Amino acid sequence: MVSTLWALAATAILPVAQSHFTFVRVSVNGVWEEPGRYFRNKTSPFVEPATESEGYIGYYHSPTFPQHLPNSLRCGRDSFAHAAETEVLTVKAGDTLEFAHTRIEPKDWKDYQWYGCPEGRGSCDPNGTQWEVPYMEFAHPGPVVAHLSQVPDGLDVRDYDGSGEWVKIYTLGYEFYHDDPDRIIFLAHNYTGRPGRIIFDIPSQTPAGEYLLRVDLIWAYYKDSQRVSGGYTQLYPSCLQVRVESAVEGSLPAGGIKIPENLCRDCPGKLISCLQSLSSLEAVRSPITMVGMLVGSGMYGGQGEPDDDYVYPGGLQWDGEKMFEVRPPVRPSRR
Ligand SMILES: *[C@@H]1O[C@H](CO)[C@@H](O)[C@H](O)[C@H]1NC(C)=O
Ligand SMILES: *[C@@H]1O[C@H](CO)[C@@H](O)[C@H](O)[C@H]1NC(C)=O
Ligand SMILES: *[C@@H]1O[C@H](CO)[C@@H](O)[C@H](O)[C@H]1NC(C)=O
Ligand SMILES: [Cu+2]
Repeated sequence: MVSTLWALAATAILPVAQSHFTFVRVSVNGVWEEPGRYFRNKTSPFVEPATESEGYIGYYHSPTFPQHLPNSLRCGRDSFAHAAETEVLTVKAGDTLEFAHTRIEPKDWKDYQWYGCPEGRGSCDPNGTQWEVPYMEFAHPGPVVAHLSQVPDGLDVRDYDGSGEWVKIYTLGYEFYHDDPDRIIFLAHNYTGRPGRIIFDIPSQTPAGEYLLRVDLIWAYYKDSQRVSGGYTQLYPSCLQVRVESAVEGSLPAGGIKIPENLCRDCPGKLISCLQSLSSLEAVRSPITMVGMLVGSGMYGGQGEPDDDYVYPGGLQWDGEKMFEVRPPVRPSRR
């Protein structure tokens, strides 16, 4: 217990300037695009108006909290304001994508943070002062999830606000560290400064058309912690605007999630139970005392024991054929 509390404290006191990050670069079949290209940008600074966090000032890398504006939860802070100026990436169903993140503000971007990174990665931090240089570490432990939302007929992706359904196509979760049943390790965060890589395919059965492709790392807060000023659980959403070429016509399967309704603070991945009520601002303002996107200290610190009832956030996952629940790994037996 002492060690999990220590981990909790250590995670919580990371200096602000060193914390936070943004997914901002994509590679298609192993070829990296320019940083920022095809991603809806975020407004920085941005004050979340008329929400439970009214007055919260978000900067480029700041987390988005479940109580922020729907648009900020969908694709990042005020991102819809940048939709029209964002290019659309053409990909083929079945293409392999990789996503890279940065902790460095756009004004401080240098070529050596993007080009010549180890192992062909899309970002790195050769001047970093923490963890394992030159890797671009993730500041926080949590699952990475990616979703597709199909643009409604007759609409351009540049005009689509993401209010439709989102179908999960990727989860990078945790494993048990060296088979220790009391210690997990989130594969993206990796607790070493050498982050896991975010690589997945666009399902080859994805119907032709335009989509928002959202990628997010979700750092769930400790369920017994006090309400923290500004938030509960940190989300790091970014969206690509994509046009998928495919021989398949039609729509994604039903059964996706809505955002923010299903990424509320009361739904750490619990599939359905959360917050139809969150759809109105009044509900957001009302005191809700359920647990949600909230976890035990082991998962919050990212290197302790998992919650027995943990469910990865983001709903059912689609592999191109079926929708299924991505189950966390089975706890190894004690030796
Ligand atoms: C994205 O927004 C940031 C501020 O949030 C700005 O510094 C940067 O130049 C913008 N990028 C593009 C491509 O417009
Ligand atoms: C940061 O790292 C790059 C690449 O290794 C190097 O060229 C540059 O001089 C470094 N800058 C500082 C301020 O250390
Ligand atoms: C985690 O970090 C260790 C040590 O740096 C490294 O050997 C391992 O490959 C990393 N795991 C992943 C999933 O990248
Ligand atoms: Cu952070």
